[in-house]
Amino acid sequence: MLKGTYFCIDAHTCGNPVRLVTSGHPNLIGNTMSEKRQHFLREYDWIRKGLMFEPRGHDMMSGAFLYPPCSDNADASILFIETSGCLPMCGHGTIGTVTAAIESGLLTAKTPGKLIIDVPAGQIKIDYQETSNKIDWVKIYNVPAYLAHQDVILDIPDLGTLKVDVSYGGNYYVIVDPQENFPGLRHWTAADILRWSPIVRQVAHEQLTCIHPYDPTVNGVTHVLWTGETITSGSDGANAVFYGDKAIDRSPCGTGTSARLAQLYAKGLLQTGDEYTHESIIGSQFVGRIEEAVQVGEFSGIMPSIKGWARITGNNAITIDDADPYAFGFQV
Ligand code: PYC
Repeated sequence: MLKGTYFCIDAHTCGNPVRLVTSGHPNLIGNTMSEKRQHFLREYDWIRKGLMFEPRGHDMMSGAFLYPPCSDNADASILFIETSGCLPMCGHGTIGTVTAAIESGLLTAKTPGKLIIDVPAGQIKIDYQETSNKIDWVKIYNVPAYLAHQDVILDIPDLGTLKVDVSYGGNYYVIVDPQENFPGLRHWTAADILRWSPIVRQVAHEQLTCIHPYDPTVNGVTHVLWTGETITSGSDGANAVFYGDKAIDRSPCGTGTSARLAQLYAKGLLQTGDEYTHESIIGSQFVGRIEEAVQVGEFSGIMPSIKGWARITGNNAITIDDADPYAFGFQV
């Protein structure tokens, strides 16, 4: 009856969980991580549900499997898993995975301090700094980001209209800046964000088309990024990212920061070479940077980087036993 026991290294990146699964990797078919992600979603999604949802996980739970590289030049591949599904790219997940995998000896870089990793959204490059077997920081050179829709008016029942942008940074984000019907994230409670985000996402999804120019399997608005006042010294901006059904990212969100950089670049508020320190709902920080300008299909986009840190919190052996009625989790 047992479906399996999964060994995991649990970590967090700037406050948001990363569960690196170190055993029980399903054999995924495909030449790219995008194809392997599709295979996992078709046949093995029960593993994600068992490891991410309550009672083994929780609303914010997020994790990854490390796989051998798909490309000749890469060191490894990552499959991201979380409560919302398998993201094409996850910044906090990458920082946590790289930190946990190197510190535990599961991953050795061909060139110390540098990695190339295949992810479903493409290929990313990594710089990291290690001191006495601990990773001090991880910097991701992310997939290209671009502003997909600008100044869109969404009519949100019981809230009123919101003027939003939709930007891609590895996932598609509705970005809501402070305005008449949204006073800014520090003036809303977490309950407000959890109440309005799924509605905003649904209205945006119905109104707007988001399909990645190079990979149509990457499509649809999945995240909502609310901005507002900062609380930590040195921050240039603050955000709260909603994902899944009930999650607010505790980290500043790597793909969200990339999307934010692309939005600010497209609006002429940031230039190539600019850094932008982005803080999360709890005040933890990533440093984003616009590395260079690039074309993404018909869009003028950017190559963003994101730098942050992670810490291991423990080790887990998690059993998914299908005799358990909650083997594959539940949500309330
Ligand atoms: O860091 O990219 C990220 C992320 C996506 C969802 C939660 N965190």
